[in-house]
Amino acid sequence: MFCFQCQETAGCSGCTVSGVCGKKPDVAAMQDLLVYVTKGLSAVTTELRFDGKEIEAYVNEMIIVNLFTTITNANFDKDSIIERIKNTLATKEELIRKVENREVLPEAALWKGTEADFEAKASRVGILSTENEDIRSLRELITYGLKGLAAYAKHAAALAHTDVEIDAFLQRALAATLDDSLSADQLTALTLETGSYGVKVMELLDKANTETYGNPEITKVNIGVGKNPGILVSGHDLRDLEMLLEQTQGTGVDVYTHSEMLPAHYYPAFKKYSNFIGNYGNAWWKQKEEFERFHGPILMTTNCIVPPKDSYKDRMYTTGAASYPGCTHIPGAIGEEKDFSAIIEQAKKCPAPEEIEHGEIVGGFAHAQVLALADKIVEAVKSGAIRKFVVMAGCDGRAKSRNYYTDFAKGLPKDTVILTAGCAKYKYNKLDLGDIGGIPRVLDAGQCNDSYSLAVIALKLKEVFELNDINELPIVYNIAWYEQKAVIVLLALLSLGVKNIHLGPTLPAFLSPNVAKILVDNFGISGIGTVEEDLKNLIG
Ligand code: SF4
Ligand code: SF3
Repeated sequence: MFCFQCQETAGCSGCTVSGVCGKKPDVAAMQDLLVYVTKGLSAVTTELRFDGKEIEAYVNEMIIVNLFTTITNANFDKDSIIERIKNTLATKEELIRKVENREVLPEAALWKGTEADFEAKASRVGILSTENEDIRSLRELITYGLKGLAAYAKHAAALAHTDVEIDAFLQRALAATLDDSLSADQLTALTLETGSYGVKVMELLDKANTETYGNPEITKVNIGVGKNPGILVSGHDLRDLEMLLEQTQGTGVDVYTHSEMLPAHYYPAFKKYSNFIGNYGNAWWKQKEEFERFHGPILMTTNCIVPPKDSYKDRMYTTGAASYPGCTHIPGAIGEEKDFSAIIEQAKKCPAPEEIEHGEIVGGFAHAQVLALADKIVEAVKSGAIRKFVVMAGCDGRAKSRNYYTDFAKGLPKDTVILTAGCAKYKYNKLDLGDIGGIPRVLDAGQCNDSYSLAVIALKLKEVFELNDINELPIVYNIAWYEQKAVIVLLALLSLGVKNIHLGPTLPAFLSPNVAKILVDNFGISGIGTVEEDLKNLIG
C-alpha cells in the first residue's frame, strides 16, 4: 500500500505497511480502486455534459459519497468499498453507451473488471502509478481537495441543497487528474480553481445549514452529564443528528455530541430538544478512552473513526459514508429517513455516561452572530483593545507536537482573539483565556466547513475598514491540518487571496519540493516553528 493523504502519514512520507490511522493494506487497495473508478465515471459524465446531456442526481451523489468514503478515518470496511466499486462500474457501463466520442475517454473510463480483478488492478492504479513526482503531487493535492469538497457537498445534499455547477466541476477536475496531457502549470491552475469551488461548496453548505436550522448564535454548551442513558453522536452530519433527536423524543434516552458535532448546539433548531444534553469529551483521537466511559451507544456519522476497542465495539454504529467492520451500519441514502431504533433500544439498557468533565464552553460565532457584534468588534480594533485576530481553525490529531497549539494559544497576548472552526479548537477551547470587553478571546464558528464563516467575517472587516487587500487586515493564520477537509479549506483560503498561512504541525507529505515551492513563492505558506518564534513573527 501507499498512502500519504493525511498529516499523520508514517515518517512524514507515506504509510506503506499499514496505516497509522489503522487502515489495512487490503482496505487501502480497495480505496485506491474506488478513487480510480470514480475518476473513470467522472470522465464519462464530463464527456456526456460536453455532448449536452444532463447527469442524473443519483450519479452525482454516487461520486460525492465514493470520495467521502476514502477520506481519512471515514470507512475501514472493505466489503462496503467493494460494493461501491461494483455499483460505480455498473453505472459507468450504463452511461458510457451514451457517449458519442468514446476514443477521447481515458483508460479508467474504459476499464470494466469484475471482483476477481480488483486486487490486481488496484495495485496498478494507486498514487505511485504517476511517475513524475510533481505531477503526482499536484494530482493528489487536487484529489484530496476534491475529497473534502465532496464531503461538504454530501452534507449539503442531505439537506436538499445541491448545485449542478459544483458537481460538474468536481467531476471535470477528477477526470483531469487522469489526463497525461496536462502540464504542471495547468494542474496548478486547476488546484486554485478547486479552491474557488471549495468556497462555493462551503457557501452552499452554510446556506443549507442556516436555512434548515437557523443561524448559529452565542451558546453555552454543557460539558457535564445527566442521569439518563445517552447516545453519543460524532462526525459532521447535522441531518443524521436531527433524525436521531426526533426519534429519541419521549424515550428517556439523552443525546450528546462528540468532537465535530459540538457546533450543532449553536443552531436554534436543535435547542428545542430537551434531551439534547451537551457535548461529551474532546476531539476525535481521544475516543478510545471517552467512548469507553460514555457507556452508551455511539453513532459515527462521518470521519473520524478510531478503530474501536472490543470493550465498546458492540455499541458503536456507523451511517452514511462511514463504516467499520463489525460495527452495525444504519442504512439510508441521501434524502431518506433513517431508522435509529436499534441504537435507541440498546441505549435504554445502558448505564448513564460517566462524567469526565464539568462546566460549560461557549461557541456559536459563525458569520451572522459575529456580524451582529460588528460594531463592538470594529470599535475594539480601532481603540487598540484588539490588536490581532489569529485564525487557528482546522483539525486536531494525536501527535504530541500538536501541544504547540495549546502553548501558542496560552502564549498569545491578551489583546488578541482566536478565530476557530473544526476540531482544532479542542487544543484550547477549555482554557480560561478570558474576554476583551465582553468579546471572548476564542470565537468558535463551528465545524471545519464553517471556516467559510471566518472568510465571510474577514471580507466584511475588509469592507468596513475600506482596505484593498484581505491581507491588510489585522488577521494572521496559524492553521492545523489533519485530513482532506482541511485541504479544501486551505485551497479555499488561497483562492480568496489569503497569504502567509502557517500550516502545521507538519507540511503535507504529498507536496513535492517543487509544488511546495510554488505555494511558498506565490502564497507565502510556511510551516510552524517554536511557539516563541511564531508568536514573535505573527504577533510582533
Ligand atoms: Fe496513513 Fe493517513 Fe493514509 Fe491512514 S490516511 S494510511 S494514516 S496517510
Ligand atoms: Fe476533525 Fe477528523 Fe479534521 Fe472537521 S473530525 S476537522 S480531523
